[in-house]
Amino acid sequence: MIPPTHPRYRSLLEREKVVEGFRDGYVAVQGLIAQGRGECFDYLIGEETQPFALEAIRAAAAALLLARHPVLSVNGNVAALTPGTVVELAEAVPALIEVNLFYRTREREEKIAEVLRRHGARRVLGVGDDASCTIPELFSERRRVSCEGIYKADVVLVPLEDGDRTEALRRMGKTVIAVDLNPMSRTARSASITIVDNVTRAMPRLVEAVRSMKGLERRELEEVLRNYNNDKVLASALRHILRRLEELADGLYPGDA
Ligand code: PTJ
Repeated sequence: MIPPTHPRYRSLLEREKVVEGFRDGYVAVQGLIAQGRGECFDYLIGEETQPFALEAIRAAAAALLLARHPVLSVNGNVAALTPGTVVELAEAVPALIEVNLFYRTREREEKIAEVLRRHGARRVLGVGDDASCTIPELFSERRRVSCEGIYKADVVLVPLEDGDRTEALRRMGKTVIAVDLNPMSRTARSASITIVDNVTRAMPRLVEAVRSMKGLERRELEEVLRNYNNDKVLASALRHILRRLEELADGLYPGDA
């Protein structure tokens, strides 16, 4: 039991959720390592949603609202950390939900679908034989996708992802929205829109943005997308980390120690 007064309460609670998901058999053991890497980058950005993430969230909301066939991809970590917001986002857009795993097993797929259904999902794609279409030039198990879901999608949200699939989906002409705390990862660099933030903070904000931008006209949403530059956003994230580290160092020992 983590006391709520603990200065790292939120982070420790999230860690526990991933561990629990692992014990329940739907988070991959590698998912625990991914969480640790995420925690480290979250430390570096200051464990708060930063303006560069808000800018990407706005663009992501516009892309989802403009999409003809938007799909939200869910893996083990996302199911453990923020299953309810995936379902809320799917309802708000509206978008389809698909389970897509790097370390794929039938058991994990079914358990993740079950978690999502417990949180209100009415339809979950990508489980078992439903994943019968193939993403070309992708060799991991992630290549198997639902023909009605990711295969057909024009916009795919891939929170917490590996780089290969993002690149393969881009080659298929899709708009890829990533949520990745590491602004240097291949996923972050190859996605169309990268939200550099913790998935647990980014997802509720994305739901909010979709709800508040729903009333905008198509041309206004298109304008948001036209003005968005992912490289600029990633550069802002890196500069933010640099500045933060300088400030922290100066707080310890001013000057050029
Ligand atoms: O459930 P599966 O089988 O699909 O496997 C999922 C994992 C996450 C294990 C798999 O996709 C993987 O190995 O991913 P990577 O290559 O470790 O990349 C994960 C990325 O997500 C890293 O860049 C982390 O910094 C980032 N990350 C980790 N936790 C979070 C995060 N980004 C946002 N929010 C987090 N909570």
